[in-house]
Amino acid sequence: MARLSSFSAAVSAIAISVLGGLAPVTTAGTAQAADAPRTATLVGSLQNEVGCPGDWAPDCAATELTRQGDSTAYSRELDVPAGTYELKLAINKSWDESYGADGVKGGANIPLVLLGPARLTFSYDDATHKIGIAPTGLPGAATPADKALAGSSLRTPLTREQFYFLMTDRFANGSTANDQGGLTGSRLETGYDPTDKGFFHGGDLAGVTQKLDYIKSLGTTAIWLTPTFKNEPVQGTGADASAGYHGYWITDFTQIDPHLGTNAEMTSLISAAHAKGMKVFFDIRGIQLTGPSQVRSPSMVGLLWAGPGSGDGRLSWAAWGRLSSAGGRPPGRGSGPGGARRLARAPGRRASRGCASGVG
Ligand SMILES: [Ca+2]
Ligand SMILES: [Ca+2]
Repeated sequence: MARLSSFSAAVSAIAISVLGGLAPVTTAGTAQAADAPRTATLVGSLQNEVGCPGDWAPDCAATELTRQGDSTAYSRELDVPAGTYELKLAINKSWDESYGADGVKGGANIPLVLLGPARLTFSYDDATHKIGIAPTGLPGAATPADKALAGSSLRTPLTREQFYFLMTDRFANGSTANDQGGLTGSRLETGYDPTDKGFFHGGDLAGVTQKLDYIKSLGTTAIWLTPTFKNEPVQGTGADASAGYHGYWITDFTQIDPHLGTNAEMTSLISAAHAKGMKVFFDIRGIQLTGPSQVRSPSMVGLLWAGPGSGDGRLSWAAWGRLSSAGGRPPGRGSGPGGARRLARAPGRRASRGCASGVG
């Protein structure tokens, strides 16, 4: 066929050349050539796998694409076995005009890697000269084996939560009585200075509780609090002085920071949030203890990982309260630096953020 096509083109060229100035004949011949339907054949190393006698054969009918009506679009479905292939597209069953990657004439071969057998639709557009490959015969619905492959989050029960992350000190001031955290003196003693972004601004748990309807209205199912345990109020001197409004300088893991409220207010917040269908999560920085925190509360760091219910890295607020009232010593565990060592050696745990939740 390729030879025939070339032969026809040669004859036409000769005819035009010979007949020269005979305009009507020349015009008719050109129009006929333009109207002749172009054929589009998939060529490549996959051809003998799908019924052709050999690969890279532009005249194989088994991989010739079907023109879609009078359009420039062509397509064909083929069952292709697993394998690594390369392909392109040939026009009119010849290598005289072929297209590869990005529709470039004579362009690069297009790679195709199939890990399993697949029914594919190969398409070609004679306007853009681009080649498309799409799976057609997708297997049925996902199987349990497929779902196992998809894997799951390490915290599966949490992946559907709509978290609202808030910094308690900067969210809402529910009570001005606690703004200075029960301390007296300048901001370097109390940590309170709402004119300085590095100091406490007055927000507290009471404010969060008052705004629960607003938080829920956002679609929230879980509130994520910045660390709320008692902090070193102020660290640094001079221009470097700043306060523990962020909660990361924990000195006592058994007590809510007085700037933010009381343990009872935390219990109230959790109860109120639960009543509205929201969970409460604590952000507890165990690994970022700084300065005095490391000296004062090493046993509580260990407690984060050693306490009951900590198998998944979480500890309920109720369990937390029982431990707190027991003097911060989990049963069978001593306090002291050993706790910190347990944290350092805990394998497979994310020490940077242990979440104790208010989930009952
Ligand atoms: Ca082959
Ligand atoms: Ca306040």
